[in-house]
Amino acid sequence: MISRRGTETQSGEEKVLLSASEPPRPNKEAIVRKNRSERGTALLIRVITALVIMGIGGAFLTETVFRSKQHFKAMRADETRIACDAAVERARLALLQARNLDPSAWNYILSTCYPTLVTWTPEAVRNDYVARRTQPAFVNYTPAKDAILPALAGSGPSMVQPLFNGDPASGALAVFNQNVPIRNGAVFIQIKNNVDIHGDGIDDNGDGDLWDPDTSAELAAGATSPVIDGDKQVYIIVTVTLGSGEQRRVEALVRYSGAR
Ligand SMILES: [Ca+2]
Ligand SMILES: [Ca+2]
Ligand SMILES: [Ca+2]
Repeated sequence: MISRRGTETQSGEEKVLLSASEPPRPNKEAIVRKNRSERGTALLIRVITALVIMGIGGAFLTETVFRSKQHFKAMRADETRIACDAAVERARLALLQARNLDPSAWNYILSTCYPTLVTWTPEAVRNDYVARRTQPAFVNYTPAKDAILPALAGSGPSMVQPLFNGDPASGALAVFNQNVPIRNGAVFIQIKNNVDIHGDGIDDNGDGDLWDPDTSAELAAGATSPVIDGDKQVYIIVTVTLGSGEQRRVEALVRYSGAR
């Protein structure tokens, strides 16, 4: 136990008087060394603290940037998904309208789409969009055009032509085999027959469908063709290309709900 007796000087400094039993005071050099050492330790602690704070700040910044990128990616994925859904619906309505007019309408559409199925790869679709996106059809795009379909009338192969060419009278865009503008890119739609069995082109059962296998002999023959639909089902293939170059392709099997 160290006993201390203190007296106050005029300058307010405290002078410590040590008793005879106290250990010898450290010399001046030792005190200076000790003070330097304490200052060094304090400085080191400050530097470490600063580094830790900077580290935490950097981690937050990295996290924020990472989250922003993920958020942007998710938004673009949502955008392509919505565009694909809308395109499938547009194609479905076009197929319904055409088949209501002519029970063999899908065969005419399949005949036009099938030869180009292999050439319209996603890459070819993207290149076509990039080449055409500065044209008036893309520059002057308005969302109202998404809602209208080309008007169809009559029957036979010529009836489905507006689905490939668009309808200048109403301003309706083409539905199949053409890159057409959407809000932030383009959509390209094709149809492809599923593997099915078709009939002989004679409506033996009188249901209005010429190409269903409507006799047991036709069914047994098992004729199949990529351009003749025998089961009222086809695939809709949608390729969406965004302005960023990002693409999404979906296939949807649709079935004609009518009796023919
Ligand atoms: Ca038949
Ligand atoms: Ca039939
Ligand atoms: Ca089919």
